Amino acid sequence: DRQHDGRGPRADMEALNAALMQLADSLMPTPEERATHQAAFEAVSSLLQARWPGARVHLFGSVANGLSVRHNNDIDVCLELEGIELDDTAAKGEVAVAVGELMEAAGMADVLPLPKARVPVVKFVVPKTGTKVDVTVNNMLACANTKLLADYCAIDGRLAPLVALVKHWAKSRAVNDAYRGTLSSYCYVLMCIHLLQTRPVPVLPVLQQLPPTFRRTVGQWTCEFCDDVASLRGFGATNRENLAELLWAFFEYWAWRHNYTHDVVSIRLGGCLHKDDKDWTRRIGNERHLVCIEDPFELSHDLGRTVDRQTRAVLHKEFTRAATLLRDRMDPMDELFQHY
Ligand code: 3AT
Ligand code: MG
Repeated sequence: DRQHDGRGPRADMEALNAALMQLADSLMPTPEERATHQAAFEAVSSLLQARWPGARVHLFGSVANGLSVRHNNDIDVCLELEGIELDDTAAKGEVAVAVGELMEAAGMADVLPLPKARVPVVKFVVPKTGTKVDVTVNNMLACANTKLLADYCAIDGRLAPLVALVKHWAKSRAVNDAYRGTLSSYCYVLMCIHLLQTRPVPVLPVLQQLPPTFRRTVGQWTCEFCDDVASLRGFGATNRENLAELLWAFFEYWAWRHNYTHDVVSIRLGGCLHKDDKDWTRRIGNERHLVCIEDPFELSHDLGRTVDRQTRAVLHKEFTRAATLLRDRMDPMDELFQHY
């Protein structure tokens, strides 16, 4: 299935770039949306702090790392309590239920606690603005990976628009749903960072390979990386590729260059590992390891584990479709983002 013949895009890349920049821009949240998210976070945060004095409350996920797209009315909130271990999902589930009762009493709508989920969570809606909130408990790995992603965003201004376009494409093409066997938004962000780290002239550094200035231990995992973004800003300046060229490179890589049989994408190392290195060579329970993307901190966690043979074929078909359109069409915009 490697039909790449070395040809590049036919489109006028300057014109395509202008169109993609405009689309990416239109996908960015408006100042009003940002203000609404912030207000929802503050309201939830003060309710939680009144009930659990001394607790810390964090905003994480795309709204916190600058990678949220417009009309995403979801915020991710983490309640950090002392004395609950990372893997004590029973205790986290109990807290999720208590948070649900608190939010119900405070007049939140559609309160739905999911204490038995892999990551226990309570979901609800702020009635006035319709903001959907997910509260998780001691989800400190997610807080750490949010900061890592935010720091990558701050280093090069091409990451955020590339992510916006890839997320928009994935939503349009119905390949952005981990529950249905495709890939989560978080996974697509890791794939974008990997691409920018591995350009012939890199756009992004590998923050986990530089002397660490940020260190946090979460259960058995050590989260450490260089977060001195001020000194790394401009790192990718010698790479002159524009958004159109990078989007083409993204799809070309996932259509024709990625080795699905052997490779594990790792932004921790800024390249690929071998599946043998991780013992991700066979199916274990529901984890198939057909498309392998290593979590930067929770190293046993493969973000592609939900992909099965059928959905891998769908994903590969979509990557190939996008790459082929970008290669062959004079004006690929409409078809590229066409609703599935
Ligand atoms: P959206 O803009 O909401 O689509 P997001 O980045 O906020 O994208 P989610 O709301 O699904 O993504 O998840 C919130 C954060 O939780 C993102 C990431 O920090 C963490 N996270 C999500 N899924 C995983 C996962 N499978 N493994 C580890 N961390 C995850
Ligand atoms: Mg989110």
